[in-house]
Amino acid sequence: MNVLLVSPNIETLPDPVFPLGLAYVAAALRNNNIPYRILDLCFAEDYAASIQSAIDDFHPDVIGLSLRNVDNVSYPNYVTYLPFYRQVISVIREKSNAAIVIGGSAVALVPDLLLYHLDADFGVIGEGETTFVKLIKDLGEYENMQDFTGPRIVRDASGVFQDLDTVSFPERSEFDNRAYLKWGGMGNIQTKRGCPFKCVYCTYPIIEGKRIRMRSPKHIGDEIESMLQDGIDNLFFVDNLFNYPIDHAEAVCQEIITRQLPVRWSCYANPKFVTRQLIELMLAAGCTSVEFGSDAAHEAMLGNLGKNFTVDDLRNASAICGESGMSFCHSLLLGGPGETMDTVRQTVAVISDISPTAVICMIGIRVFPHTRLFHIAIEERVFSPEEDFLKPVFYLSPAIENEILPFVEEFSKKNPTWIFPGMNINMNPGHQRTLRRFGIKGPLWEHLKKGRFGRRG
Ligand code: B12
Repeated sequence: MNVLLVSPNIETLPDPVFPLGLAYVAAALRNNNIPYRILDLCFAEDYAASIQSAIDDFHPDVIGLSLRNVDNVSYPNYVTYLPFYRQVISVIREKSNAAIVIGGSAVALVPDLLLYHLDADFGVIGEGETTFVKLIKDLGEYENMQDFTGPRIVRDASGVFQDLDTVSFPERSEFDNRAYLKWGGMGNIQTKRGCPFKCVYCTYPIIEGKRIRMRSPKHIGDEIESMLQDGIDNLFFVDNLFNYPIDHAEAVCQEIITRQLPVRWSCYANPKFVTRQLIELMLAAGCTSVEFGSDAAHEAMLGNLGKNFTVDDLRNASAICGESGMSFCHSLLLGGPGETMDTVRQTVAVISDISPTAVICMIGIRVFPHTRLFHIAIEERVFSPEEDFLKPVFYLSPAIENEILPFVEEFSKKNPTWIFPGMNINMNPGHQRTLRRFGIKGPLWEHLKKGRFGRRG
């Protein structure tokens, strides 16, 4: 059974992102002696020609696509990736009878809808390492692939690893790591899976499960060493939260420090679990910046969004970063349940007062099924359960819907370190390319100095 693994993620904002999930799946195929090849479309000049030649050269029996993003969750100028995925699959169908299997976070969020919309044969929900290998072996027992009835969603509970140290490192060798480092500014690595927190809109527990499973610092240190050998010296810890549990984060930093690994990195963090000791350890371990998923800086709004921290926690974490010399950024979500222009103004005032290196501010919240926000939106009759969730569907508090966009237009003129991805404000792909061409690494918001990026994308 020849398996072609395809990454059709060609989004380059805020950066091209290395397809870590597919690299994990590749390692699982390698371990099981299943012949496979990688086709990463991120830097392909002609995606259709690349697909056609991969099929001609390798004659795959199964083609696995890693679907990371459904859309860019940005309002009002959203981008949806589904038309491109459909094109990719239609080029595959023209050339090949291979079974098409889709996996990745997008599939976990809208499995059936995506499976039918994309005309795939199988959708794998959750961790792909064991589930996909089992599916390939099952398919191998059918002489004619068409006899295996699809379309079908596959979710195998045993596919969820309890001990992540038993999972092989992602197989990165067949990807263009240098291109990701150059144009994306970093590689990526995962220290844990799962999220126990209860943010009302959040999809992370759906994608990774609610229970946290951690890798040992030794296992992580070994992987960083192997990445360094491949020249990947700048990375992003893709954990939903790097700094929870705090003792695990400290142990990972300590491992990097003890081994003297020359690596620079960045991560997501929760303000509640920030201590001076942790931030100092992170700096000593090469961390250049942290991004707080703060969402709001207003007590009632933090409660409405299901956050587990207070405005004081936000101030405290920011002060520690500021005093220690750690670049930090707050991501905000304006327009959740209960938001008014007063709560928006208070959030904006507090965050401005904290003076972070940058702010990434989304307006409206993309709603996915099975989140609490989905139920709130149904109760408030914002939309019906029959809504088409493949389309970018946003919750935007009715109390701000008329005023928020003009407010942002005005506010952003005087605040160049505030990025509004949904309005293409203070992010500029031209400058992004220039900075990367000059070898700037890490998240570009770290370098967002007044006026440096220009206003519009
Ligand atoms: C870290 C992260 C980022 C970082 C990435 C940094 C970096 N250099 O890596 C940054 C900040 C850059 C980022 C940006 C964006 N992100 Co983001 N990000 C994440 C996050 C937290 C982790 C992703 C990750 O690496 N996971 C670890 C890997 C190992 O897991 P995995 O990919 O899911 O793979 C496993 C399974 O899915 C499966 N699998 C994967 N592929 C395949 C293939 C087959 C065939 C099979 C069978 C199985 C399989 O097996 C894998 C191993 O177990 C996720 C949330 C989450 N928890 O998933 C959001 C997430 C992926 N991001 C999301 C989005 C929307 C974006 C942006 C569009 C946001 C924006 N407007 O800027 C951009 C897009 C960037 C791009 N170029 O694609 C969404 C995507 C879903 C959606 N709503 O459409 C997510 C799910 C968060 C959310 N809001 O729901 N992101």
